[in-house]
Amino acid sequence: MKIKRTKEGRRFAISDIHGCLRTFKKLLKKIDLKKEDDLFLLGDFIDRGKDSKGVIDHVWDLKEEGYRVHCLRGNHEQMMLNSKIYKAEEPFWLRHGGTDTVKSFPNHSVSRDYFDWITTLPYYFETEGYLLVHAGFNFKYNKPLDDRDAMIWIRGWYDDLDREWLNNRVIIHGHTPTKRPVLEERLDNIEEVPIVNVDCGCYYNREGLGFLAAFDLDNQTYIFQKNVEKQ
Ligand SMILES: [Mn+2]
Repeated sequence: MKIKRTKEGRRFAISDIHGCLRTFKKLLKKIDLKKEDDLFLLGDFIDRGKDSKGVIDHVWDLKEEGYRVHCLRGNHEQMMLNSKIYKAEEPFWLRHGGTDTVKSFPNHSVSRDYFDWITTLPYYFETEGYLLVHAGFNFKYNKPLDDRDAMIWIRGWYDDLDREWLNNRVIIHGHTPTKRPVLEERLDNIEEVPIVNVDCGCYYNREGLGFLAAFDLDNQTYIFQKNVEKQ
């Protein structure tokens, strides 16, 4: 799906919020999100953090208030959806953070509208100069945009990048938590490798991780917000 940018707005990408509502809100305040801006959210809204329902509700509120918010599907949303469709898949989701998501709902019961919302989420977006996706693309496949499973699950795909196919666009993705200095170093090298990872492991309390990152598509800079969930 192609999202045409507005004339006056900025463009930001955030991924892997994983239930960290306070941190997400703080980051939005930091970038001072405006209604003419485009906000791309690259999936994994849920699981692991304590307020998955709150994150989705906040996204819905922003849209309702007229903000331009564009949401993609992550593997965690897919796991949640699969758990509903095939009961046998439920333990897999619950083990990967689904338990925390369930706990964020009244009576520990995820209501129907949240599953319905997931079914509407696309696998990638295109906007001037960029392709946005949760995990990445499978360039071993001759039609990378047709391998949907890869778009939400793939790792370690940088070496297969098909620059001719990419045609001067830059790929923005999340899914693979990466330390802040590594993200910054790779951004310095964006001309060589036109890929930007925005997952700084918001949920993880480890050296270099524990940040929610926003990437400014027009200035090609990161804005980091330290995880504030435990305060
Ligand atoms: Mn993921």
